[in-house]
Amino acid sequence: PAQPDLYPHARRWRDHQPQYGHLIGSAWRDASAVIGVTAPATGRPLAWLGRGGAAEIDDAVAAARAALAGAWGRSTAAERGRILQAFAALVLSHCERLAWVEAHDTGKPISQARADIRAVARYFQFYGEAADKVHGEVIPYLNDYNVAVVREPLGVTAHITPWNYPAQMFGRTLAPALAMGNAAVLKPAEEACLVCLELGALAVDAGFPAGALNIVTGLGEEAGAALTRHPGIDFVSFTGSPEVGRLVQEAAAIHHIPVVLELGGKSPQVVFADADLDAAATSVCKAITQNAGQTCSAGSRVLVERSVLDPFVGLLAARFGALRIGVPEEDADLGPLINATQQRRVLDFIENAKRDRLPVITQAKVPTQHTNGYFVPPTVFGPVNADNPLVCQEVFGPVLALQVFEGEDEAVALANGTEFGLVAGVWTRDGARQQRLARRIVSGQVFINCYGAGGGVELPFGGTKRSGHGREKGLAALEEVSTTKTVVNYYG
Ligand code: TXE
Repeated sequence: PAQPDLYPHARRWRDHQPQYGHLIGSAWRDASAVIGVTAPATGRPLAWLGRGGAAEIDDAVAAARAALAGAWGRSTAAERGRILQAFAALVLSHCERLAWVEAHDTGKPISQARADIRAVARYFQFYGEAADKVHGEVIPYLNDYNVAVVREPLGVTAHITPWNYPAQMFGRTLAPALAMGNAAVLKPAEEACLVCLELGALAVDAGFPAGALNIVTGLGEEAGAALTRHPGIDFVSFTGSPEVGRLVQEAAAIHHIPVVLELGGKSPQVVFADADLDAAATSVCKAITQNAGQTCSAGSRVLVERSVLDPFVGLLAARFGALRIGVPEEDADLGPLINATQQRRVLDFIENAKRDRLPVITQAKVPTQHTNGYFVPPTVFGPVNADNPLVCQEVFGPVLALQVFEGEDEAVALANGTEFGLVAGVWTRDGARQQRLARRIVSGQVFINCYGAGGGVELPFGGTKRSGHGREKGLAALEEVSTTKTVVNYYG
């Protein structure tokens, strides 16, 4: 049975599991229909979410609009910054509880869940501090004119988030929007979002006025589609699959509103012969097994220079052989996938590759006591050709494709050889080559002799090509959720 202390904002309990409502205008709305959620580590029922639809979305957008016309719309940047920072402090004071909510809901190791909750606080701290430092410009123009360019919020912002990092996505997408003075409606993923509801309750306690932040849970094709098509929204931020990303952009086009799309990747790590192979192998293993490979920026391909193929493969196999796989309480290196559908999808990739006689470099073993959870054995295939599904398609699991290259040109061609362009890693000691590769690789972020580098709230993040467009994180995110107004004043 679920531990009641973890879920103080459940509206009621059904079959010993917490049942949540929707957060609309700072008040809880009971769910009129529900969706069951299972715990990925055990496959057992965990909670009930509201199955919201067009009616709840209508009310949430109206509450956000009312907030803009009321206290929230009148707040100064400094006041908003203080509320964001108060919320960050409150999140930290509930860190342990929220981390367990997140760990049970997603199946991730508890240390990762703790890091995710700290990241939420960091997002609200960073953007809370930035809120009153967004300045406009004064432009020299004709005589007797004063021209000011001021930055303004967009209005009601819609946020559709995935299940891989429910907490982190809450911080990443909402903090900049709220810092700029928008009023937000969040539709988190139906597979895992309990932490978003508990965070929403803390946001009310932290002092966000009614309607500044609203949360409606539900299915993508119901609540999600209703939100993206709603005429009352002024912006959509979406993180998820390329297929749904297209639907979101089409819906946004109906009302000509801006979108930020983050649609995943097939990110390469390029390892040259002169690299620190030990460090590279450790990073390559972590970048595809963290969160069981369910990370948009997962390093799902490793490109290795032929002359060091054998030693590098040896190092990689040792890393994968030492991986610990387990349930959140065991705090292993990785846990299960999110649900049976994703487990089947990833196992299909592995089984198809084996059927095609793709060489298995190494495969870790799932401990036998964990057969009820949605576990998948971390697996490295290689060498893999550039047209193989393991190179072209996002697997979203702990499956690494190894490609071999000779020389810089081939490395660049392979690195750029997919439809995606989110993140890349380059491992070499040659300084000039580091610079050349950073310029030639087409992606939103390039890491040199590191990968991921601690999450980095300060660092703009987002894709090129099929990975999407627009930027999250850093000060760049504030530009996406605001617009400029040019005020021309003739005083002659
Ligand atoms: O994503 P969906 P799924 C990729 C990853 C994964 C695959 C499928 O490869 O294997 O997508 O995952 C909402 N209108 N990524 O099916 O469906 C949905 O409710 C509006 C990469 O879970 O795109 C959820 O809140 N919204 C990715 C969100 O969209 C809709 C993270 C994402 O769900 C909707 C997740 C609709 N018609 C998956 N349909 C990344 N970039 O990290 C669904 N949604």
